[in-house]
Amino acid sequence: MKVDSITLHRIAMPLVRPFETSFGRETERIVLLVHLVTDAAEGWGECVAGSSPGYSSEYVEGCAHVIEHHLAPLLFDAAEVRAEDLDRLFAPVVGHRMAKAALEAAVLDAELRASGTSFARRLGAVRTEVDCGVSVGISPTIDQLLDEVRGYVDAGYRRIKLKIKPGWDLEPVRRVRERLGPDAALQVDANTAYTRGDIAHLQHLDESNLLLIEQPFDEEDIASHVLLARAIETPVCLDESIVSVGVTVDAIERGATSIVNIKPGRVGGYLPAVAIHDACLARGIPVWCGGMLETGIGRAMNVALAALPGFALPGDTSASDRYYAEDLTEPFVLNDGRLTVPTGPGSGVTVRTELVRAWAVQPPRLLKRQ
Ligand code: OSB
Ligand code: MG
Repeated sequence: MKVDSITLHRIAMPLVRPFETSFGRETERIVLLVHLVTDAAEGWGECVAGSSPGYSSEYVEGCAHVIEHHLAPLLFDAAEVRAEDLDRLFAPVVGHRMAKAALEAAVLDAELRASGTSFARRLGAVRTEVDCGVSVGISPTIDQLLDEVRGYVDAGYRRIKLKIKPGWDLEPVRRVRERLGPDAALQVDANTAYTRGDIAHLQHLDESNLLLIEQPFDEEDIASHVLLARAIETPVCLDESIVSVGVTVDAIERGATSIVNIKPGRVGGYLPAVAIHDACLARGIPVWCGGMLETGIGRAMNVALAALPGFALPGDTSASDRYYAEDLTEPFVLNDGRLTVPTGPGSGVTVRTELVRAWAVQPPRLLKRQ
């Protein structure tokens, strides 16, 4: 395939309710989209970076810059572009995995549309539908949290994940556990809000019988996660720290993580995500698919990934209406707590380009092969 043009779109999508984590509160998502035109087919990719560098060092304008000035020229100069070669093609650019992942998704989408193959088939999916969980933000009050959780349980979600931070942890978690009953699947996510001095405090989470605790400490601090894993019954699961196969294997071997959250955007794309999945599967480490408030584009691809054999726990692959009143593609609708894996060529969903135009916050940026 030859890449003829890349168009960068920035759009704003209002959230159906504010989403608060230990690193901030969002009421809308600014999304960077990549539209690729090749000599074979067109493809769309979504960048998971936020509008500011609060969750990761990458953010929308940084990704747009590195794509325009550093990654797109590599694609335009390549005689032949194939998704499986992108790792090597993009190697001159250090890091910037979210930017690379957005392009990788668009290249995969175009390639698979050209060959009439689905993402699910290309990635190695073994299921036609996937179990879904939901990530629940920090609430103004515990009562509001209980109401929100009740709504998700009624909608059929198979697992609840609560965002926690110092001052919003043991008590809300205990109250939700009490409300859900002892058997419901419940887990927590701290998004790096704690330090190793909090280990004795976090040990009390064991009383709530959680599936896992996600990323309590800094992303570069594997050692503190090892200490916590030794001190707590609740399995420790890394999210932010997991950026490559190397880091994943190291964290597993050191005992820092016994379950892994895989986010394609964070690890540089779907093919790197599959490689991490394979490394975990080979070591008996269950994985699950994280989410970054994706539109239908990224959601479709995540659902395909979550259908691989090692994805043993429900993912943050929620229905479209968890975040958006209207999605950018046909909506993903929960059916008995599951989403159906798309089977059409590429992502299997169709981007509603009229909405891309209507929701634009900047004019599209067209980059062309010289
Ligand atoms: O840590 O999983 C996280 C959203 C933004 C940044 C980080 C995280 C999240 C979520 C949302 O938890 C998951 C979803 O997309 O539903
Ligand atoms: Mg997380």
